[in-house]
Amino acid sequence: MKGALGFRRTALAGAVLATALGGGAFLVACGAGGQDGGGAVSGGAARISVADSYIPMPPAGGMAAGYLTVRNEGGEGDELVKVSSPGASSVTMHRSTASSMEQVEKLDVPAHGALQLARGGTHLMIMGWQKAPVLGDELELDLTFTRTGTISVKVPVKELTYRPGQQ
Ligand SMILES: [Cu+2]
Repeated sequence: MKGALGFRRTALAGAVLATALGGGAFLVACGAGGQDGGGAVSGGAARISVADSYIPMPPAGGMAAGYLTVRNEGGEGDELVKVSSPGASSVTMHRSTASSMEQVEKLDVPAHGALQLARGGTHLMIMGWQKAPVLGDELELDLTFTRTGTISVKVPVKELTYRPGQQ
């Protein structure tokens, strides 16, 4: 167990570094439910940001996977409960199991932690593209969290073999 946790931490540190080097996703907070005027969020609340988002180019504009890291620098956990897109009719959250994958209704974002959607693990499935994607396109994804509300990110379409941190 300890080994597995250590590995996750290491992977996360790599993702953070990749963001610092490579420029992160554009963030637009549409946030529901936050109080205005403060700017700084006080101690306990969830503080959510999204990094390292990408979509490997789907074959023939079909079903695509989406990957990203949701970071929470706050002291309260949050949950990702819905993902949608104005550019695709269906976005679902999937968890990979040993032999297949299953749809899930929510994903935890731990306090002072992160939710990683990455190859071989939890991911988004994107179907029903309004326009067949090409390399360099950006798809808006609207991520809805229980506490934080909705955050919109523009997710780039990358080549099939892309991994965060590489050019
Ligand atoms: Cu899937």
